[in-house]
Amino acid sequence: MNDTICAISTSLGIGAISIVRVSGNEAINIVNKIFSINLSDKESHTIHYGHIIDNNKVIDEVLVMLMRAPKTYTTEDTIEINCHGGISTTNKILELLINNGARLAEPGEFTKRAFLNGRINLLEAESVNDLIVAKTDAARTLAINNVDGILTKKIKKLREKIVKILSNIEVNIDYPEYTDEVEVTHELLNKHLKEISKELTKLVDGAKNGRIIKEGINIAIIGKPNVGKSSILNFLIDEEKAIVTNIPGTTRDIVEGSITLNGVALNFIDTAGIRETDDLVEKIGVDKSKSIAKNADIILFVLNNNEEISEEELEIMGNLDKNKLIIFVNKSDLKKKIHLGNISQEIIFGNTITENGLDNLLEKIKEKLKLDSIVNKDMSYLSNIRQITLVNKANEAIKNASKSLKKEMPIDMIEIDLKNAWEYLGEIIGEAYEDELVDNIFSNFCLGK
Ligand SMILES: Nc1nc2c(ncn2[C@@H]2O[C@H](COP(=O)(O)OP(=O)(O)O)[C@@H](O)[C@H]2O)c(=O)[nH]1
Ligand SMILES: [Mg+2]
Repeated sequence: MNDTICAISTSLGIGAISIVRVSGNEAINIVNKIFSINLSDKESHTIHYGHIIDNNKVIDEVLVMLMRAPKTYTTEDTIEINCHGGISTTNKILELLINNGARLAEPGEFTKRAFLNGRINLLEAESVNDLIVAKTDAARTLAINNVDGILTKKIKKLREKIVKILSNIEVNIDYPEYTDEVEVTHELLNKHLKEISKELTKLVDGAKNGRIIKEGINIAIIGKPNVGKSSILNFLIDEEKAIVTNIPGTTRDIVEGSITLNGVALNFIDTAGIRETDDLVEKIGVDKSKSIAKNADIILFVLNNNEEISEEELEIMGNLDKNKLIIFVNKSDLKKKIHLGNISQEIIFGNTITENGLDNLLEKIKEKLKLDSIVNKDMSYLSNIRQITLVNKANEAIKNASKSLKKEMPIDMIEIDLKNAWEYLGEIIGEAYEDELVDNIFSNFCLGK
């Protein structure tokens, strides 16, 4: 923490500009050794035009941003050198900084310093990384909301509530004569615990949305050969990606394609048609289809309007998770021969020739995922497993406290559970942390962040 670190913060490749970042006590002194302008007497948050010099040789013409502690990303003296993009120049400047006393930063080390120096909390730091890797609009909005502390506020509020209960208990135990304080009756305590547990459960439930937004949704297209699965994939992603023929068994391997809907990535997975087959390659494909259906978030089961539904199709459908299932009857342009008497699920008809009904299919997917309600500008969901695990643990502890209360256990037992819940929630924002955990989190960051 005491040394001065440096790294290339932009991605290394051909580009107009690259940024090399330096942070630490010696940042200004080190840059002074390679920059044509002395920064020592310059004001904070100013930009300086000059040259990077190595042994009287001009290396590059640059703009240097000087940001003095503490109002910087890391809270330390920070300098950002805007140099010409390209691998050679950028690396040369980095090399000069290292030769003059800076150390190459580890991945995520700038953000780690921001955390260790108390400028951001752990949850916000993790969200910085989410922001960097966000691939869709919704993922970006979620990440920036969390960087901005919306989720932190929720967690802090819950912790405050727990502290309040704890202090009420203490007052009641230590100063029973203090009659102005609300007496913590079992009833009141129970009510508070229930409220907290409800909010924690809501947080965990919301995490599902966080995952949807961050990682996207996998939608498996399943059905018998030749019902039009590959044609549907091609239509949805607007690309001739999967081979379409009238020969049953054309698709053998998995073909994938993505679109974004409401800012969420939908990844469609076209599979081999499920049927009994002696062809070894096709058989492997069929087995793969089944396992993909199992792991998908949504299963788009495709039937053929122009054929009677088969026993096999009914059987496969019967084994699929109903909550994930969307039934699409394709080839609605052809004569209707299918009878769907016993299927209770809502069914969508359409075809890929006149493209009728395919909009309804997308609407149905949106509805099934509740995309309209989960994606909004104020959303803040837990979105990583570390955070979710801790909320679950906190909830467990609160539930234990409730149980102990019911069994009329001594109040100390309840206090212990409450303290545990408070600590678990604290770990989410990094109020209590282990070095190893922190190292682990930041090592997943990219260099220069
Ligand atoms: N009439 C009609 N034919 C279709 C429709 N969708 C696909 N097909 C045809 O059905 C055959 C099989 O399509 P394909 O997408 O390869 O089916 P898959 O085996 O389920 O992937 C091809 O000849 C397609 O042109 C449709 O909606 N209506
Ligand atoms: Mg196919």
